[in-house]
Amino acid sequence: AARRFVAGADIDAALQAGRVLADDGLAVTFEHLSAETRSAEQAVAVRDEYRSLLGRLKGAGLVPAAEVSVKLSALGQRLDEKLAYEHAQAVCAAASEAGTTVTLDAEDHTLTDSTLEILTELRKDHPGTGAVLQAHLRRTEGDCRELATAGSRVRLCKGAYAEPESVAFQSALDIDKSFVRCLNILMSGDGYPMVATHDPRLIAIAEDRARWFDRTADEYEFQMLHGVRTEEQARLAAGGNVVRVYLPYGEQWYGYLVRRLAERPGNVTAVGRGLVGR
Ligand code: FMN
Repeated sequence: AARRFVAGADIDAALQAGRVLADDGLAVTFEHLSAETRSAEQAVAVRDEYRSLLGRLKGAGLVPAAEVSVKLSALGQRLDEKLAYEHAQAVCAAASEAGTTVTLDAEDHTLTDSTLEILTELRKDHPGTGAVLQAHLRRTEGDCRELATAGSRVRLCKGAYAEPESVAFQSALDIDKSFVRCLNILMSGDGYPMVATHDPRLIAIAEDRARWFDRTADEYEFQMLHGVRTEEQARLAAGGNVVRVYLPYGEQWYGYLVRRLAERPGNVTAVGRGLVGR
């Protein structure tokens, strides 16, 4: 059952799963899932893992279909921000060399400022580096305005971390309303919106806004998790949309996901949360 959601344990399995998706006309973003980074050595290992993966994308025929998603915390952000930045810079350089891009996952709100600062620095050398903004955070509308500029890739998601009321909307309705306000800003702006949700209502609104703001199919994309709402992924792709599948791989994730699914089979939110490791 886990194969539905994860690519497998190693780079070979990840590339193979990526090929299957690419052959179906889907784009991919690979994420390597590792245990929480508590040492400088672990951060180096994560950096090297991404460099190895990126080094193999072209040979696997996965450029330009595939890019990578990276958590700065896995690169040591909680130990030393400068170190995480340097590792991220190395991953972005490997991505540029491979002819693709990196997107920085959004983590909990205590890391948002640091992550967006590092993003700004990375974009000086690697302008295609993508941001992730979480509609549940109250600050996100403002961040959307800042980032809705030419060449700026922005993934919009609801947000998977439990956050206090002081910084985040709590009800599903308030989060959805924020998502739509953010979508309006991104779709009417000059950047490249990446709409990451499985929510049918929000997908319909995104399709509507793309038409409303005269965006062509190469000027935005949809993103969903591997194995979640695959029929909807196929429907959107058949309609000419770019659909990117978030494809996690790695030893850590495998066991963790199996446990999560055993607890709450089929629960998309549980999978979303599993994604961010809680
Ligand atoms: N949540 C985060 O907090 N940070 C992320 O970087 C993040 N990346 C995601 C990427 C994709 C492609 C998708 C589909 C979701 C991502 N999420 C992320 C999870 C969402 O915030 C959310 O918890 C999950 O998609 C369930 O909500 P939905 O009903 O909108 O699908």
